[in-house]
Amino acid sequence: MRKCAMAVLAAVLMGILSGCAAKPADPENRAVVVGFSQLGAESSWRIANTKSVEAAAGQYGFGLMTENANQKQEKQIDAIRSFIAYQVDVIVFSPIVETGWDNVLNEAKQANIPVILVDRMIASENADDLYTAYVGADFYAEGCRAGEYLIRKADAERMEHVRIAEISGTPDSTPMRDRQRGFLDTIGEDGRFEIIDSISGDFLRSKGEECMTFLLEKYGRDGIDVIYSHNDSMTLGALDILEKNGIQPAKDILLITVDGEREAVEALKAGRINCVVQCTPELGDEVMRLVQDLKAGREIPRVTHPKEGAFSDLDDLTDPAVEGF
Ligand code: GZL
Repeated sequence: MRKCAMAVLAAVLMGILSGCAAKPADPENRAVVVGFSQLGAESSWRIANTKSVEAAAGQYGFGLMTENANQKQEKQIDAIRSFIAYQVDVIVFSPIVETGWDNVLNEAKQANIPVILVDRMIASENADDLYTAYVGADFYAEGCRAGEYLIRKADAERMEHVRIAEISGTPDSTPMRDRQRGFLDTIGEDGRFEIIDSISGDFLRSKGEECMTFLLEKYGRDGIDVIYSHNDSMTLGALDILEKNGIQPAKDILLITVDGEREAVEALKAGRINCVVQCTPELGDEVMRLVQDLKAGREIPRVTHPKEGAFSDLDDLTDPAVEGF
């Protein structure tokens, strides 16, 4: 089936409804249809990311077909196959895990449809042939920032033996693997630090609560010094459990988190979290700029990382730059 007329109509409506794009959409863009496979709606980060991609498509005037997989890889594979059937111009997708994409991405390649990865990577010996560009964070650097904060904090507080429990993200996902690797590579040589446990909360707030409950039952309130959590949703769940148990978060047990959503940054300012490593969900504009360049036949960069940093209780939190998304 040729491109879906409804999708093009949606673009027109999106362009109008998005309050008239910051930039006048190129009239030719109306004929461009993008298929967007989003992995789910598991966190505030993910919801903000979806909004960013959809708003940017509207501003550029592209037709957009969004399929939300609700955390199921097989639904993403089905979505990509439907985009191929519609003969979209570009496929944009955020792979929930790194492996298992070769067949469907080869089908996209056979159909001459370029694939732009947003937010997460794929792992395959043929990866170089399976996608055109990646727009998203350097998760390894985020893990390093978390480790660098902990070293600074241990120095400042003269901590001698630091027992760390990690609440990790979705297994086999790029942010989980690289946030873990960057953190371990940064603190690994320092004999003060001991990783006592690592359990997955799957980036979900409810599982963050379950993980924190499990860790307190297993190690006791005096058996843990630091929680390193791979996203704010899990951290906020853990924080609720700590406070329900009369434990002062950020004081009795230090909390290091990643994402930078508003609720987490407010908790940092309120002294309930110690460090927030930024991971911006605002990737849509960069993705759609690459789509436009691709359609214009221009070269595009293989990897684009957004600028990110970290905020902590060792910094000036009155700085206006300290804000969440
Ligand atoms: C990171 C993104 C992660 C966020 C989580 O770029 O893939 O997935 O850290 C989200 O909040 O669920």
